[in-house]
Amino acid sequence: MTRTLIQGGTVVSSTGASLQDVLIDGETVTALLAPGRLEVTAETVIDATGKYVIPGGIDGHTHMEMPFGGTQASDTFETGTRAAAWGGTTTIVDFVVQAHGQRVQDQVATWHEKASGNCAIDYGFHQIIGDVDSESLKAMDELIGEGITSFKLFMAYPGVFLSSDGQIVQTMQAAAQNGGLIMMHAENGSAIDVLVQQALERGDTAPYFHGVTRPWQTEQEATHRAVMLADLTGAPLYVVHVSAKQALSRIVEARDTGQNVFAETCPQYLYLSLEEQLGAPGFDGAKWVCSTPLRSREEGHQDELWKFIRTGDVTAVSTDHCPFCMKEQKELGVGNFSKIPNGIGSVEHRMDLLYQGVHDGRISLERWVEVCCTAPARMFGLYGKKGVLAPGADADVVVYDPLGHTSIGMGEGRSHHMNMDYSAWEGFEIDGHVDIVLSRGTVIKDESGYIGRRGHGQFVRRGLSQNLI
Ligand code: DUC
Ligand code: ZN
Ligand code: ZN
Ligand code: ZN
Repeated sequence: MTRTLIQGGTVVSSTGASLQDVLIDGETVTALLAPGRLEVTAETVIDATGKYVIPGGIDGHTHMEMPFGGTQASDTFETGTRAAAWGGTTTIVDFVVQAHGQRVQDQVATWHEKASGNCAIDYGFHQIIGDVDSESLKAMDELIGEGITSFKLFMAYPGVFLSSDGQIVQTMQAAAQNGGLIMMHAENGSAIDVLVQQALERGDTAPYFHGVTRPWQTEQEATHRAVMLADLTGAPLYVVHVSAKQALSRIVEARDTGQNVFAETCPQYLYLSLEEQLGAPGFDGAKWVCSTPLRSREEGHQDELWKFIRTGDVTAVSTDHCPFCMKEQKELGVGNFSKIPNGIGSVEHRMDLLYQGVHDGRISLERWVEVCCTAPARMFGLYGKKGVLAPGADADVVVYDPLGHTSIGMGEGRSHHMNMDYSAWEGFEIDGHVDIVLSRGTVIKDESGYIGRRGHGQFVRRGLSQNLI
């Protein structure tokens, strides 16, 4: 068994930071001790002096090769997980998609085929339930035994994914029984469809109108409804990609009553804004078309999201990684914003973008590790094996250089390894750098770049959420 020793670094967990050496035997962390106290010989010694040593990032929300909007997300499991590795993410949880008319178990088999043997890092699955009926409700029970323990519903996208309130109640009742976690895309899809039609009739067809026709009221209303239906049924609820401060405040209120409700946000909602999208030349605003949409900086949504990351009411930061190229994909929406495939690619940059929040004094080092690594592990039943550096945990480790620098984008010397023909983050400069990444004890990225292997990543059977109040 290969032994690796990571020496001299500052180990950062969600609760503190201290100088410690980390010993890895094979794929597993076996010891952490004060510097120099580990009297062992190791085949590989990594000098982490002056660096942070943290658990590998867990991105709990990705859509690799997802069929969507008349096309397919441009990262495959191979390219997307490789890009994740570059950025210090060592586990993704991707969504198996069941749309109307499809069978859940067929879709699970399809997703296993897509991912198996192709991933650079470990991966798990959530299940999208897009067609609630007795068969899909029964499949939920089976999936829990197969390590797929969370179920996403949509209040948006009528005709494709949208569930009625009655269907939501049925699915939540099933989750309350079987211990599963309900994940909710909370936007009022029927209201949005009317606003979209009216905008198009007015001739408001530019990308910016995507956001204008999905105003915060549609997010807050759906969030409120989801919270109430979760309360009614007793199901735990994780609201994905929260971008509106009003929706978040509804979640905070529910949490204050002791309800099992959790908020996820994404880097795009922390850094990008509707005003910037409006100011983009020509069709460029399409680069940032995603749902929920970017929100107004003037209205202060971004600052509120950062604030609630600090307080703990935003539980996790994931990416909703759903990349599309401009050419032939985003371009489907020239002259009609509603035809622009929704999504932004960020799986490579989440750890860096959130570290920048530490550098800028918005969040602590510990909160960085919490929202990017530890909380997603607990939320999605991975904790112990993932999300923590402790004896017995998988040796998924990132050595992060706080004095390093990362230039994001497609230009020379910039970082971008996702399968896209543009970067939604072009020009972003990060005061930090992912130096070394280990996945189950194997170095998959070092200073020379990605040195991992397709197929190294394994499917992870997840347990039930370990994060409930
Ligand atoms: N939102 C996105 O931006 N992309 C994929 C699906 C979604 O809900
Ligand atoms: Zn969604
Ligand atoms: Zn998503
Ligand atoms: Zn470096």
